[in-house]
Amino acid sequence: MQTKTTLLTTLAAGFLAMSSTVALADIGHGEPPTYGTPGEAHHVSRTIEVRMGEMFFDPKSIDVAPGETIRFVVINEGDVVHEFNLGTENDWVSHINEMERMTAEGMIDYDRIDHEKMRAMGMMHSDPNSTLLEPGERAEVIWRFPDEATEVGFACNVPGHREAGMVGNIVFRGES
Ligand SMILES: [Cu+2]
Repeated sequence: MQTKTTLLTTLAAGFLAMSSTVALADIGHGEPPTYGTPGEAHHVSRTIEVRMGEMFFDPKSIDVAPGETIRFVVINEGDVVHEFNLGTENDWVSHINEMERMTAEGMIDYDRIDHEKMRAMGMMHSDPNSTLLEPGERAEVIWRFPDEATEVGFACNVPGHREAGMVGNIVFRGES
């Protein structure tokens, strides 16, 4: 009995520690991004299909006009979970720990996303600049790019994937 109580206390302490880390990680998500804002459907000027697989994005480079609102239709044609995440290298680097923990905790399995577990852990992973997809799934990301050219690209943050080549460029061209 003594041992059991100690074990439960330890588990509870561990869970609390984890929860506070999650809260801290979420604060980072609240900062306004430098590379645009969530887009509105009635402002969309172009729809661009982005295919994901092991370990690629197709296309790997996308031209946008300053101020343009794009509807990205993202399709996971691969055999494992992939993410399309608009952002900067800095964002992705600071995102690594969170994604590694989501994998370690079983929220992201090889070919499955445990949405229930994510919800329970307070990690909805439904940011407007990003979509995380199981094999065969598709989703839309509507994004308005800023009026001035800035550093932005897209990457898959499932551990190891960006390093293996799942990263692409957004190139600002022409007039809005
Ligand atoms: Cu991936």
